[in-house]
Amino acid sequence: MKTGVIARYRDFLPVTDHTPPLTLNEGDTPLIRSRRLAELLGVPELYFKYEGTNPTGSFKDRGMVVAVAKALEAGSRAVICASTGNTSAAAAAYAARAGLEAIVVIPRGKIAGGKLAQALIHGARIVAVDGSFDDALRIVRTLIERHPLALVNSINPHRIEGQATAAYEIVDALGDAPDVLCLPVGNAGNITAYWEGFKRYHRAGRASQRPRLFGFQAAGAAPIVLGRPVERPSTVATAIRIGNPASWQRAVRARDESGGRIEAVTDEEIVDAYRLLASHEGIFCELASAASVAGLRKALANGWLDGSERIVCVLTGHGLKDPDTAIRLGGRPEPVPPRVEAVEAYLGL
Ligand code: AN7
Repeated sequence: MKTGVIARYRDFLPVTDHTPPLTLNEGDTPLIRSRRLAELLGVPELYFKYEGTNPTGSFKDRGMVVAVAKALEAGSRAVICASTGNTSAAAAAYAARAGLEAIVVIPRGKIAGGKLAQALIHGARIVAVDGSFDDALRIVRTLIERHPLALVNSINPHRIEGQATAAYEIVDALGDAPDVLCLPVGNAGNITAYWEGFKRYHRAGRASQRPRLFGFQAAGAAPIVLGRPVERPSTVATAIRIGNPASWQRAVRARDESGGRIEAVTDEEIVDAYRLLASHEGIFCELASAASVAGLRKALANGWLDGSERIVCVLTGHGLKDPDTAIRLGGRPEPVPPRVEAVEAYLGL
């Protein structure tokens, strides 16, 4: 079995004989058939593409491995990105693997602890700006014009091509493209990548159809839904706290070409879906990831989907990225004296 997306999907990636065979064994993530949630929602065929099992715990690894390999091939010494957390974790890890320097620019206080821990321990140089992700990306766009730094945000086309491998895996696992794909939308790189991937696989004869793409933004950070940038985006799902997505137009195109929708889900709906996935399916994903399932519920409730479709929800990142949120929502356990009777009394046994 070939390991890593570059080896596995070489024919569909911009790699040459000179591209270094970089990998942390990313990709090949599980497509988990839903049981209890499918029953609850009344959808017979629902799957979760669980991207939390990637080496750094999110889908970003798929694109980062290609972007960093291409940066190495081009002779770059350092990579740079702006990030709400996961991109910086992936950039830091793959740069470490490749022996490159990584610079990550993040919105101060607005990224989950696990993601910050990853960037720190992999040795990235971290710049925490007192501003939003959109400020960070604006700064990074200027820096790459002034300095010899390789940009590894999803504006870099190699990122998109790498992330398209998730679409290939879904088709390879199901034997065809699903009818519907639901996913969260932040900077809008992933919805762009999935659409490119499904189109390319369809053209190559690997799938008989292309899915409708249903993208979901957080209600407090929903520029594509509103049709204008959001100056001060706000949501509990910090990964998608983005007010002016870089791939805005391409996301709109993916929506329209696929016959899908881009809609907003509230923080409350996101938290409900996050809890449901953990309590009813045993899947611990990020808050932002749960926007796909929150969105699916909304789509069913509003009749945008009738439930007879073959549906895949993308769960973009691992819940352990942000244990603080889970503990806050779950309620910290109370102390109990170390005696059998006390434990029995506590449990009501
Ligand atoms: C878990 O890490 O933008 O629409 O800087 O971490 O492709 O941006 C993360 C985005 C969904 C949205 N789910 O994907 C970053 C960053 C998770 C994420 C998204 C992100 P895009």
